[in-house]
Amino acid sequence: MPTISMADVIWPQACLVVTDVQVDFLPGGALPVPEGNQLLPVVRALMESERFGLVVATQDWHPPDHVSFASSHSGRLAYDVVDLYGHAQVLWPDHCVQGSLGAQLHHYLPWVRCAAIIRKGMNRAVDSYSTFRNNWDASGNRDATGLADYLRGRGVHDVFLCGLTREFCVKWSAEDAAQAGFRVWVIWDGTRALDPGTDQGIESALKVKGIGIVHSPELWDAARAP
Ligand code: VGL
Ligand code: ZN
Repeated sequence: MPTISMADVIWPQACLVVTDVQVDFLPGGALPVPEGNQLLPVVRALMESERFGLVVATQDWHPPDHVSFASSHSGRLAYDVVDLYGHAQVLWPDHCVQGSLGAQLHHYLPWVRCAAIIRKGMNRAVDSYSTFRNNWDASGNRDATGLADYLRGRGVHDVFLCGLTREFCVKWSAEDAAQAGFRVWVIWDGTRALDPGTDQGIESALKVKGIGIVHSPELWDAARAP
């Protein structure tokens, strides 16, 4: 895979995708990401900058009996891994239940900047880590969320991802965005992992697929370049 360069980014055609920065994924929430709140100032600065031609967000938005909840499987505990339609499924504590406080987008961020907010994980029988496609359903399909078509319709070329969680939503979204033909970047300091022990594996898995890993100060440097 060729290494991609930020010098090639046409910023008006670049989209910032802010994934799942919700109360339940932050410290004090139902499925808290350690140090999750440390990404808030970084993501806020990215959203407030005039850097990106487009800013969109996603929101994990589950019905109360969602299949990814341990509480939906008798005898199972949170973080157990089960087989679901032939694929490993982590069972989570109940989180991001539609309409609940925990499902709210965190108030510290300027959501007013978003052109669209895509909700995912709404089908009770299917999980959805990626913002582009659901996880596998009973027929083995991964249905589109519509985000790829939306971004194509807006002329987007580069997708910059930040938000939660690094090893699920952000990683799966990055891989699907690359497969959908976008040039893809993960803004590393704008993400945090549920399990930081996965970081090295995630980083190399992304790089192998030609996905760029950047740190937010590099974006400000790129902004100053002639
Ligand atoms: C996510 C776990 C459960 C995510 C969503 O968006 O990363 N992780 N549901
Ligand atoms: Zn979820």
